[in-house]
Amino acid sequence: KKTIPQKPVNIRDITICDATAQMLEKAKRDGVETAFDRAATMKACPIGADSACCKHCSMGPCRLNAKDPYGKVGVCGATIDTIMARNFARMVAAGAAAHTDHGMAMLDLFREVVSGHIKEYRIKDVQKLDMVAQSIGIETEGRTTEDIAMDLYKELERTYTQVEGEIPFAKRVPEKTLETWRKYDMVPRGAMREIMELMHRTHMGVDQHYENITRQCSRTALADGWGGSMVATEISDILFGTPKPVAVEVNMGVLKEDMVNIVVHGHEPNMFESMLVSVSEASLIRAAKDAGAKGINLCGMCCSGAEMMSRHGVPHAGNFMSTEAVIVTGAVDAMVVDVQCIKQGLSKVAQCYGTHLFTTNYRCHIEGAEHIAFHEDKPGECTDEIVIRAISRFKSRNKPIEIPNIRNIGVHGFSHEYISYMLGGTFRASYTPLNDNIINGRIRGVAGVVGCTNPRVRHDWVHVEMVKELIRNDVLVVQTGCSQISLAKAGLMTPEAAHLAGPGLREVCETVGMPPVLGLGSCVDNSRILIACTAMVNEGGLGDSIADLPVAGAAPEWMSEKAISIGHYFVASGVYTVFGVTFPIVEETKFHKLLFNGLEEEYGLGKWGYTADPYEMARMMIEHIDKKRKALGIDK
Ligand code: SF4
Ligand code: MSK
Repeated sequence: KKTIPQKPVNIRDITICDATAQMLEKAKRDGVETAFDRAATMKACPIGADSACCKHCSMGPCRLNAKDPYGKVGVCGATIDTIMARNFARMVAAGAAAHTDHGMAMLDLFREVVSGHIKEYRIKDVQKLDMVAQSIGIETEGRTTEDIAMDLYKELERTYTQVEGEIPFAKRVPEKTLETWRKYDMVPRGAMREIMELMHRTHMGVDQHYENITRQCSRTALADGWGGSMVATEISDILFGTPKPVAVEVNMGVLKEDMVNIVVHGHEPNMFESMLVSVSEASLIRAAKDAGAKGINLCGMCCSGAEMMSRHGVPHAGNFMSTEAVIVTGAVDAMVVDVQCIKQGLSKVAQCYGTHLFTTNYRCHIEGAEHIAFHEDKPGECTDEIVIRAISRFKSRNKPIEIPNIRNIGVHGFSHEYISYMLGGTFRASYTPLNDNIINGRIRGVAGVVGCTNPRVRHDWVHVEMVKELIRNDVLVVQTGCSQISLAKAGLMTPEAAHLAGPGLREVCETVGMPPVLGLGSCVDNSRILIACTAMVNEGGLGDSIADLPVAGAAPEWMSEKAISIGHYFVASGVYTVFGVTFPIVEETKFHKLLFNGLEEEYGLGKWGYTADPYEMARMMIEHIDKKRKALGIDK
């Protein structure tokens, strides 16, 4: 035990998640430190928070003054706008790299499955394969699944490796939106090229005009949204099945004291899929029972958890800021991780409770965690071994267990395909039902609320308050990632939550039997929102481009570079996108004016917004939705 140096914090001020709060109290009693403690004691660097510093060469690092941004320049002469634009662009490059590498990993698996080298996975959704192939001009009529799949692989590989031309999914972009991108030379070629060029251009002494940097930054972000992320979503649907609505339990109460608990946390579904097979293996279930357990309990966390919850109804134990807290229960026999959003601090917490922390992906090792390599050609070797190790930990559990008795049931797994199907036939008139309901005003607009949780703000609170405000004002909310889990825990993923919606949205939800807040899956599944926007444009009555739609986006508690990349691809696609917590920029600078206004006014794209206040965030989004309704002439 050690004494944690910390400001006295009222746990209720740092999270509204009762389960997390209960575990933070326990952690305090147990002398265990979490990211919440570190956030309370480590002040964020004020210069970095404003992005007013540069460390791109050893003549620096150079610090500028956010209060007098044009008062000085870096040693090389770089202005505040160059410095901020370069820093921002590199966040986009890192975030886009994470999503595109994830997508490429799924595509690698797809190739090996299609070519017959890997037999442990197979194509599960042939209908989706045909649909995706057709969407990019691949002939499907009278052809075998294998032929179509191989053509699709070859075509989608260009998303990453192509050096000239437009990425394949550019064919899905509404014509007018694509026209705008072409006009400003923003259509992505291949993700590798865009990320490489952005890293080059932001090197010391290359691109030193904030507006030109922003253009390449936009092209790179689009290579994520309409490239890497979209490939990850579509190929995962083809391989593992397209989600359909399913009732799932969320929150730490999904852990079971009398079972072997395995928690999977990360982003790529391939290892998690294999884990699902391993925990269903009769011999392993028998081994668990022989060890005195009632069985093996598999749960997810964060984004891979969100994907498995949507596809297979696997229970979900919590979002990013609960990953340490869940180990504090003492009930987790193994936490298994792959890539992204895995706090290094998990290792220490796991050691305190004797929980096994296993890394599985060659890209991600963590000091203090044990690495059991996952290979897709023999996936069970890794996941069976983890189950065996979890069983042995169950047998030797020697610490008191405390599981918060909280579970929230909700409906998850709304793909864009299902949203059209669900609303189909009920209100159909001149346009699609969703468009009809927006035009007739029952639904005021659509908001995508996504992203992480962050200990710098009250955990879950900003997400929940903002979404409640949106639905109260008849805005249909679609969600992904950790935000989806915040709302699920708050009980808004149920059809019964319709009573919290305004009268128009409530009527639609009650007629169809759907929740006012629809969960679409993980971070890469934000691409489903892009496709839903495209469908809204193509189906008519709501303008010619994504920028015309009465929609808005938000990441109220964001923390990762991936979130910045997502935000920027929504902005570059034409969506007003508001971030909370903090924004790495000095206000009233030229770069700030470009992101927060110029991209919309001069380029016809979307724009950025920022406020930490959930009610103000909702107000800003609704105001934007109303502005778009007015421009469309549907503001009655
Ligand atoms: Fe300073 Fe310029 Fe070097 Fe950046 S690139 S650290 S602003 S000298
Ligand atoms: S896991 S990027 S904390 S949503 Fe995708 Fe959650 Fe944000 Fe990671």
